[in-house]
Amino acid sequence: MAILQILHYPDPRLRNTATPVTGVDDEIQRLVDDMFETMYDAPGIGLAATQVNVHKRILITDVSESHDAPVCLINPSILASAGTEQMEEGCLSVPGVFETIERAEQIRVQGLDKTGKAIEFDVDGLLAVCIQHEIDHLDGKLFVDYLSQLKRSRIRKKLGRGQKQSL
Ligand code: GNR
Ligand code: NI
Repeated sequence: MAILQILHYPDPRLRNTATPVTGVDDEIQRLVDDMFETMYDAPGIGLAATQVNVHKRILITDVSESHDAPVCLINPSILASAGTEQMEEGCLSVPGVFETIERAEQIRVQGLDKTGKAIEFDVDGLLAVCIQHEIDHLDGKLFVDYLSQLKRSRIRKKLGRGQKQSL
């Protein structure tokens, strides 16, 4: 087990599009274990492989207080969504920034679990928000992308070295 380094905005590697996992082997399972250790250590309630500089379609979450509700989704996709909900979000890759974001309230997701078995389920509330946030990471998208230009440039100035390109 190992704690992995988390990339921080505006690192351009957070903009990579992750590629599908072709086989859930020992290496992938080790990565998932390391991602859980990294997320619990941070601490956070979700983590996408993109954030630890592995550009494969893997996300994990655990929205419980007691760290006993781990969810791993490999090659996740959202089959259906309904409603809208606003929630204050944060991101381990954008430390110290918390902003209200609107997302779907309920989603049906499908993917593979940590053992490579196909799974499909409905979620709502914080877990639904978190899964949408993590899938965005796998597509190179960050929650700050939903904010106004002005807010985003303030965040970039605070966290980055004031790069000019719009990351
Ligand atoms: O720890 C996290 N908290 C959080 C709160 C509200 C909405 C989404 C999140 S995910 C975040 C961890 C993270 O950066 N995952 O990519
Ligand atoms: Ni995040």
